[in-house]
Amino acid sequence: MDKVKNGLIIKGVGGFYTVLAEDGAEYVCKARGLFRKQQVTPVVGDRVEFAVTENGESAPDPRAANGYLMSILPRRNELIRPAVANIDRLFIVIAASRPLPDLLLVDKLLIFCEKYGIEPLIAVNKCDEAEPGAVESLLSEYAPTGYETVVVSAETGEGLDELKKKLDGKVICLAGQSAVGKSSLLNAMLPGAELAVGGLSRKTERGRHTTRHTELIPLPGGGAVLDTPGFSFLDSLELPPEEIRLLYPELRGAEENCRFSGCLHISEPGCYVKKELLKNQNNQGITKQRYERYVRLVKEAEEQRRHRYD
Ligand SMILES: Nc1nc2c(ncn2[C@@H]2O[C@H](COP(=O)(O)OP(=O)(O)O)[C@@H](O)[C@H]2O)c(=O)[nH]1
Ligand SMILES: [Mg+2]
Ligand SMILES: [Zn+2]
Repeated sequence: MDKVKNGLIIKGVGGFYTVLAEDGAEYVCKARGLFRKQQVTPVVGDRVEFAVTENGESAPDPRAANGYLMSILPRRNELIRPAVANIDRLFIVIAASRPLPDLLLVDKLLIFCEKYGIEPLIAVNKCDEAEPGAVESLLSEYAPTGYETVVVSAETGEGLDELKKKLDGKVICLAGQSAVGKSSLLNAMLPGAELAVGGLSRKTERGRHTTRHTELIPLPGGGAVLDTPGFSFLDSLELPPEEIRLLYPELRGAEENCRFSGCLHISEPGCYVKKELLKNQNNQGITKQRYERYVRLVKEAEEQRRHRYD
């Protein structure tokens, strides 16, 4: 009888899935025909049950399966491009220097987290070369949200211990603009990760066009992390305008104080957000800039909806 174990898919190439078992060992598994029949494709991040084939513990050839997937446990969330399931945490990386932060992207990522039950963390990197006040201004922009923030430098190591503590047995993704230092942060926290920095791979020096597949890096304390290639997954996030306001912690519940219960907090009379929350006293409200980006996202969503029903 084959031994059945639980594990996490960390890599999938050409029908072979690398599964990290609970005991830290890695197995190469093939999917059963059953999945194909049910049209389920296993993806990185899937929690699976797999059977270790006889002699499987010692199969030396990585192309030879030493196990097969039995079942995929229900997914709590799922990204499409890149295909990843069960993300627990998203590290949203922004630079305190260059590139200039794209806060609309940060807001979209935060909305995405709220929608899919992912815990966000905002990492302000490159604090070593920030202009005076730059870090503080980024922190105060997000203070009213209550989201966790960490100020770090992959260069000097500042704040890395704090960030490292968050690499705790979960499935974590990094996201953010190109060149903010995502790969640098992972390299600094995980010796041996050897991720490409500045578009150049440390190992191959072949540059950014080397083929990349989605791969989770196992963490020493359990769990795994993904150096997200891009964020085209946001394209699939088509939200109705009424839903967006519910995905802002600062705005949640505000409509109870607005004159109209369906208030979008944009041009309705008697709006509590416009009257009170925009004052943002003691960080109990919403900053003017984040509010303006919110308005932009709602207008875009309204536009999308018009197109859909045209
Ligand atoms: N000064 C400074 N430069 C950094 C820091 N982190 C990354 N960089 C540099 O920023 C560039 C882009 O880093 P990379 O990790 O490739 O960014 P990614 O595209 O987000 O993965 C590289 O030249 C890094 O050396 C930092 O904390 N401080
Ligand atoms: Mg990178
Ligand atoms: Zn309102």
